[in-house]
Amino acid sequence: MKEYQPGEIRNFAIVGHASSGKTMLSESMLACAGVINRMGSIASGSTVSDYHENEQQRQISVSATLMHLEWLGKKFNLLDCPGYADFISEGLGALRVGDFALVVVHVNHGVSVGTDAVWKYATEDGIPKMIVLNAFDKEETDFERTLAQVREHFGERVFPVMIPLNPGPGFNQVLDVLRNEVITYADDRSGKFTEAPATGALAERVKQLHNQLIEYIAESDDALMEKFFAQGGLSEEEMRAGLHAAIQKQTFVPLFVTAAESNIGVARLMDFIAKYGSSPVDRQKVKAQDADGKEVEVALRDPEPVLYVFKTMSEAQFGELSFFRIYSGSVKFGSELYNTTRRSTEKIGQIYLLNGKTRTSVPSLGAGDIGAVVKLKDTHTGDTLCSPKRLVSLPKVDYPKPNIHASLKSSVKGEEDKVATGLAALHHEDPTFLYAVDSELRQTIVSAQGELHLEVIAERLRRRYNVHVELAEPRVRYRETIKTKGDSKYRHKKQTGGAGQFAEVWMRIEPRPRDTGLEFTQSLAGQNVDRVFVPSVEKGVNKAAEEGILAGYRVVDVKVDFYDGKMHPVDSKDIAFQIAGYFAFKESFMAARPCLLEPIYTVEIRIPEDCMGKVMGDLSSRRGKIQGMDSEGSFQVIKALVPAKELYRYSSTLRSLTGGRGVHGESFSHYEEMPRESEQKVIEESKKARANAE
Ligand SMILES: Nc1nc2c(ncn2[C@@H]2O[C@H](COP(=O)(O)OP(=O)(O)OP(=O)(O)O)[C@@H](O)[C@H]2O)c(=O)[nH]1
Ligand SMILES: [Mg+2]
Repeated sequence: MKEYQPGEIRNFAIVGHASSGKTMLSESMLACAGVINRMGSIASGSTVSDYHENEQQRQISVSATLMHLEWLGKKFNLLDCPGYADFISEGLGALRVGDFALVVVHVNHGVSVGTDAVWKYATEDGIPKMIVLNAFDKEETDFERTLAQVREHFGERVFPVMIPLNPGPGFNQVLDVLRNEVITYADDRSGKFTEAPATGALAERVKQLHNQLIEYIAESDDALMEKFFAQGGLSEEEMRAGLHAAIQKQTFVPLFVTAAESNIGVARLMDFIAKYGSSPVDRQKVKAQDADGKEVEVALRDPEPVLYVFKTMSEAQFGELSFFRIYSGSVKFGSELYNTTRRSTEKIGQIYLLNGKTRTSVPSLGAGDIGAVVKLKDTHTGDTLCSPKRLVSLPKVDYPKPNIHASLKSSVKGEEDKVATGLAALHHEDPTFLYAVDSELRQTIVSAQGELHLEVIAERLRRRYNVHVELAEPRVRYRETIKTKGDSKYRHKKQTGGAGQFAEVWMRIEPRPRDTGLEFTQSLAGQNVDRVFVPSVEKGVNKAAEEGILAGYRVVDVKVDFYDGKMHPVDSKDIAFQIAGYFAFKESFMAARPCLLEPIYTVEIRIPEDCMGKVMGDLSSRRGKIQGMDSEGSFQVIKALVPAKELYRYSSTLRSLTGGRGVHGESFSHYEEMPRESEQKVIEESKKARANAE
């Protein structure tokens, strides 16, 4: 492939709600451009885009796939993104590097949560949107009704540049409003078509639509507006010339109709993208920070290269791939770039253009283009690579925090290192996935965007790193404490054969205020116990507190006073006092009405108003306490305190209670005494676990 000028490049993200037909739309585009001879299908797992095993098994997209093709002399870099909310990070990366978003809406499903979400993200990224209404070959489609619903969500300026003429099974004709033509597509999925002038009522309809469009276009530009009023309209040429700018300013949002499955309507959509779609020239300058943290601009025409890595992915065939977009300069095989995020130099190896898993090596890539390189040393998703002569960092994509957690269990001993390597690599690839090793409870907690995301992570670990891992409910970090005072006079004596051991520890304990931990003091008077044994007793107490006494959880908020004891001139030694301290503490603890504390989380939940009843009901069944409520438009924001134990997989529940529209965030708040019943359960479980271990 030749090197394209920025104005000849069309970078776009294909986004939308789950299963709207994004992957089939990309497949159609590849077929139209002759990249593939025959279209694959989702059912047989043979599309270019969904080439990963986990995508084929589930028949959904899991990662954003980069593809490219040439159409009317323009290079299209298309990024087919997953629709499931769990994989939103993929879409966010793609929208960041796209110059516009192609938002796909299934005509029978209309605008859904996923559509609203990507629309919002594209708007935040400042890129224009175009809409594709898909699946007009389905039974019972209603163009007008869906168009009205789309307009309700995205404004009256959504304008159909195409209209379906024979929707339903066998759909193959559209009215091209811009050209005033009836387009008839071939039924062989080649995307080929014939055209004929629209006549009669259709021509009349086109005329009306043109008048409307001319008005929208005039609004995008003062000079055009003046002409519009002076001439009482715009000429066809003037209208066409104004289309591009009007899309940039979104004084109108073009809407197309397709049946991606049978490659109907796609070729004309591609014509439109080639002629009027945004290119990198429309975003000549992007904001960045220089080495001192000052805000600077990176211009497309600057000679020094600046690249943003929007995705990294490890592939069995070729190792780790880093996907980038070039914001200025160009990148060449063998050149050295500086990673400003990691402060290290990277040598650029092979540069690739991709079509799913098929790659073509190119010697260099110019400004505005998108490609991938293999085997960088230490470059992660979100990093900036630039010339050592001009150090800048591009802003990172702001990813949502994970809201679902599980513990990762390894069923085979000796794989710990492999699991750790795998987890680190997966986090670098996908910043919306986090993990933490909890040494206290000896568990690894993985956190992600949803259950499916967690499952995909576990699968990737198994497949790529060849380890045996399972997801399980995480153990909660309970704490143990006491409600009253307690004491003990514990004697440790071992005087059979060899060197003997003797120590007696007298101890009093009492509760301390919440969250103040354990305090150890001594108030020894007289010479019953040598002071050298004080640290020994403290060690024993700490050991017992760390192990837990009631149910194996750390003891907190207790004041311990070692006030007297006894010793033996020969047999008293450090270890004897450690043991006596250990058991004296256990004894006095059990005498002081011990109880369990549970972690409570602050949860912030954002839901549509009409779901309030269900969500509140569910919260109370989770022992949630409402702290406050606030309305934000048609949404309600609820703040509540919920025990950690009750939050397992809460995001999945919330999703199903709200039809996918609810989101929540959680953070640790404090520890609280548990209800008797729940406490008893935890104690029983720990007894069982201990019995099993023995
Ligand atoms: N009848 C019909 N079916 C379609 C059309 N487009 C897609 N499908 C089917 O709808 C299902 C989903 O299509 P995909 O292309 O995977 O949708 P997607 O938007 O990429 O889905 P995700 O990436 O998982 O969000 C598949 O079974 C497709 O075969 C269409 O135009 N007509
Ligand atoms: Mg898909």
